[in-house]
Amino acid sequence: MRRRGGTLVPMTSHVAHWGVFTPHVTDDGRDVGSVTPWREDAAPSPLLGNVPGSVTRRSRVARPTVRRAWWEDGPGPDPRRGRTSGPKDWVTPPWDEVLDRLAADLRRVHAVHGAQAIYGGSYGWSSAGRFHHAQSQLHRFLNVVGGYTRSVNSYSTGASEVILPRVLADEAVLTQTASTWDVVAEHTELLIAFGGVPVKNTGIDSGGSGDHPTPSALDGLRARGARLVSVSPLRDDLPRVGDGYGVTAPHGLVGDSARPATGSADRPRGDVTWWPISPGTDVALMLAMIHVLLTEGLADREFLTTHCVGADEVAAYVLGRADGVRRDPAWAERLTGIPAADIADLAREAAARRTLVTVTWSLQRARHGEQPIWAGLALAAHLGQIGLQGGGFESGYGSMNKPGCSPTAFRYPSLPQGRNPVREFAPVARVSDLLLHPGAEFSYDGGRFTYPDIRMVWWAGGNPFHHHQDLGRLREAFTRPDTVVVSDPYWTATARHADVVLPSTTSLERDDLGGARSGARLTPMRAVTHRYAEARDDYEIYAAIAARLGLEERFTEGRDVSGWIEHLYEGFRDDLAHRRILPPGVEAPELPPFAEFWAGEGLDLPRSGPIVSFSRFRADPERHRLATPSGRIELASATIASFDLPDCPGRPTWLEPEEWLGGERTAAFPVLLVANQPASRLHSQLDDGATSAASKVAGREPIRLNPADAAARGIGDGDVVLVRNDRGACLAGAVLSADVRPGVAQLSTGAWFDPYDPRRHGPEAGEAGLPPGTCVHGNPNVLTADVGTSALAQACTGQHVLVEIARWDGPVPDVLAHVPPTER
Ligand SMILES: Nc1nc2c(c(=O)[nH]1)N[C@H]1C(S)=C(S)[C@@H](COP(=O)(O)OP(=O)(O)OC[C@H]3O[C@@H](n4cnc5c(=O)[nH]c(N)nc54)[C@H](O)[C@@H]3O)O[C@H]1N2
Ligand SMILES: Nc1nc2c(c(=O)[nH]1)N[C@H]1C(S)=C(S)[C@@H](COP(=O)(O)OP(=O)(O)OC[C@H]3O[C@@H](n4cnc5c(=O)[nH]c(N)nc54)[C@H](O)[C@@H]3O)O[C@H]1N2
Ligand SMILES: [Mo]
Repeated sequence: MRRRGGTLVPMTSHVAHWGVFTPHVTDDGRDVGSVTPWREDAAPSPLLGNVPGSVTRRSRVARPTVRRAWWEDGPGPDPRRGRTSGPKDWVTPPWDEVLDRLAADLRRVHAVHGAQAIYGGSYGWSSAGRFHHAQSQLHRFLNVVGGYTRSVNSYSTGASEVILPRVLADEAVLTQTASTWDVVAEHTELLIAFGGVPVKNTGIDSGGSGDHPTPSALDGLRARGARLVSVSPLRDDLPRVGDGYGVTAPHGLVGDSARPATGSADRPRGDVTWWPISPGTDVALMLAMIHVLLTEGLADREFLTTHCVGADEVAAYVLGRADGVRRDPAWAERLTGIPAADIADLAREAAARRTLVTVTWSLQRARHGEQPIWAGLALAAHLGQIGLQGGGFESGYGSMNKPGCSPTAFRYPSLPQGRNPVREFAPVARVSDLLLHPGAEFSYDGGRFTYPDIRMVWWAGGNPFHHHQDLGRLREAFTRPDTVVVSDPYWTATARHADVVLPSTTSLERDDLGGARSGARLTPMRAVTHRYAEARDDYEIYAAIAARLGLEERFTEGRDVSGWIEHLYEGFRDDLAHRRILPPGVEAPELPPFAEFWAGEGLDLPRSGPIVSFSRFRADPERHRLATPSGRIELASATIASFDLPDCPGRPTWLEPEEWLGGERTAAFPVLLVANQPASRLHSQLDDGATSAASKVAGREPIRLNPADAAARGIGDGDVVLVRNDRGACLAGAVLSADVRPGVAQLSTGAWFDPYDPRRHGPEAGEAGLPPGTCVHGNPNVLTADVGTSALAQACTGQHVLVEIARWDGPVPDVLAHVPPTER
C-alpha cells in the first residue's frame, strides 16, 4: 500500500461526505495538518475544518480492545455492558487472539442459534469511499458466513421510504428526479418551504461532492425577487444572505480566502417571510390552505381529476363533511400559532403565482411523520402545478446536497454484497424493541412480522448511541445479546457499549475510489497518512476472520485492496463503454485505463439536468403512469386505508402527536426541543475537530432558546443548563437567540454521549443532585421517545421532544467522551 511523507501533497484529492479536498500532510506523514477545498467548489463546507488532526486524535481506538468480563467469562447477556468504570475493565489482547475468539463466537452463534441471531443492520454513515464503505464490507462478510438479520429503511427518510411509493414514487426516484436548483432559481415565484431551506445541511451528501450549489441557487432566487416563505420554528432555517452554512471553520481553510463568499450583503434580499410554526403542526397549516383553495374555487379541479385519485375524500375531510370539523384557517391558527388571515392570503397567492411547496426531511422525523409529506403533496396537487417549471412539490431541498442537484446519470461502482438468506428484519429505528422483545410481533408497511432472538450484534460504520432515541432504553437493550462487536476508528459511545472493539482505519489511511451521485467526479482516494497505531481496514479484519472460518477465498475472491479497487474501476469503465449503465440519450464518457486514472486528480463525468420533476407525467399521465396502484398521485390510498391503522389512516390527516406544544405533557415539560442536525459536524463524526469544538458553549453542546423563555428561568447566555424530562437528562450550554420561536429550544444531535458516572466523573455533581446517567455533554437522544412514526413506517421520531430547562448551578463535571475508557 502506498505511504506518503513530506509536507505537501498538493495534487492529491480526497473525499469526505462534506466534500472533495486536498489534504496537506504533516512532516512526519502521520496526520493531516490542513486542507484545501476543491478549487471548483463554490461553497466549501466548514466541516472540512474538522479534518486536520483527525488521524492521531486522542479519541482514536489504538488497538483491539475487549471488555474484560467478556474475555474472561465468555459471551452472555451482561448488565455491566456499557457501564465499565475505568481502564481495569478492558484488556488489549493481540489481533490474532481477538480474531480467533470472534471466529469461534460466530461459529457458536450459527451452530446454536442460527444466522438470524446475528444483527448486522449496522446503520450509519461511515465514511466516503466506494470500496471501504463499512456496511458494504460487513454485509458482504456476514453473507459469506451465512447471513444476518437486516434493518430496513433509514433514519433520514424512514417515513417517506414507506409511504411515498404507495402515493407518488419511490423516495430514491423522487430525490434523483427532483427539479434542479437552476430551474427553481429561474422559474419559481413563490417558495413555500416547510422546514425552510436549511443551508447548514447542504454541505453534506453521501459519498461527497465537489459542488455545493444550494447557497448560490437561493441567492439567485432572491435576486429575481421571488417570495420565500419559511415555515419553521427557527428563523435561520432560511439563512440570511451571506450567512452561508451558519458556522465557519475556526482556522479557515487553505485556499478559502480566494473564494467569493456564499452570498454577498449588497445583493437584493428578496422577500423572505418567517412563519414561526409550532413544531409538529404543519399538516394543519397545509390542510387549511387546501380548505381555502376548495372554498374559494381556487383548486385546480382539472389536475385533480386527470392526475390524482382521492381528491373527493380529502375534500370531505377538509370541509368536515363527516365530522363537522372544518379544517379552515381559524382551526389551523389554534394549532399552529400562524394567524388565520395570513394562511388564507398565502393560499390565494399560491394559486395566483408559480408556486413550489417543499418539505424538509425533518418533518417526517416525528410522530405521524408520514402525514406532512402526504399533506404537502396534497396541497401542491390542489395548486395543480406539479410537472411545471418551478412549481409543484419537492421533498428534501436543503436537507442535503442532493435533491435539486444535477445527479450523475449512472451508479458508481460498489462492493458486491452477495446474498443474504435470512428473511428476518427490523425497521431500522426499532433496534431497541428488536433486542428487548425477541419473539414479539410488529406491524410494518401493512404486514405483521416477528422479531428474531438476537444473540450477537455487529456494528461497523454507525453510532446508535448517537442516532437512536431514548438512550437509557438503548443501554438496557444492549445488555441483552451475548456479544456486541463494534468496528470504528474512534471511541464512540457505541464502542464503549461493546464487548469487542475493532480499530478501523479512517479513509485518510487507505486507498479507495470516491464519488457521489450529486457530484460528477470519480476521485482516486490515495492513502495520505501512515496508519494509526494498530488500526486495520475493515476489509482486512473480515478477510482474516473469513480465513479462520475457511471462507477467505469467498470473501476476497483472491484480491487485495488494490486488486479490488482496480477491479471495480475497470468494471465501471467497461459498463460505461458498453452502455450497460447509461440511460438513453447520454453520451458514453471514455475513461482512461486504471493506471492513468489512479495517477491523476479525478474524472469529470456527465450529469443529467436541468430537470423538471414529473414533467412527463404531467404531459401524458396515461403513457407515463406513476408506479402507484392507480398510476396517479394518490391523495387518498385504498391500500393504506385497508391496513386499518389508527395512526396512519387512508388520507392525509391531522393527528395530535404526544410531543407538541398543545398537549398534556406540557404541564410537566413545557418546552419543545427541536433535535435537528448539527451545523458544525456530520452527526457525531469528528465531534472533537476544530469546527465542532468551536461551537461548544461552556464545553457542552449549545442549546439555543428564546430570550423570553430564558429570562423566565433566570438563564443567561453561556450558562450551563440541565435539560430534562421523564426519560433522562443532559447538560448543555445556553445560547439566547430571537431566531428561535418562543416555547421552543434547539439542541442539535451529535455531542458524544457521556453518561454521568460518579466513579469516572467524580461524586461532587451527583451530591449536588445530578442524576446518574445524565449526559454531561448534551446529547438530546437521552430525552427523545423511542416510538415509531406509526404502525405503517415505524420510522425515527427523534426530531421533537418536550423538556424542562433549568440553570445548573452545581459542580459541572468534565466531558470525558473524547478520552478513551482505557485511559480514564
Ligand atoms: N434526535 C435525533 N436523532 C437523530 C436524528 C434527528 O434528527 N434527531 N437524525 C437521524 C439521522 S437522519 C441519521 S442519518 C442518523 C445518523 O447516525 P449515524 O450515521 O450512526 O452517525 P455517524 O456519527 O455519522 O456515525 C458514523 C460512524 O461511522 C464511523 N466510521 C467512519 N468511517 C468508518 C470506517 O471506515 N469504518 C468503520 N468501521 N467506521 C467508520 C464514524 O467514526 C462514526 O462513529 O442520526 C439520526 N438520529
Ligand atoms: N451539517 C450537517 N448537515 C447534514 C447532516 C449533519 O449531521 N450535519 N446530516 C445529513 C443527514 S443524514 C440528513 S438525513 C439531513 C437531514 O435533513 P433534515 O432532516 O431536513 O435536517 P434537520 O436539521 O434535522 O431539520 C431541518 C429543520 O427543520 C426544522 N423543523 C423541525 N421540526 C419542524 C416542524 O415540525 N415543522 C417545520 N416546519 N420545521 C421543523 C428545524 O428547525 C430544522 O432546523 O441532513 C444532512 N446534512
Ligand atoms: Mo440522515
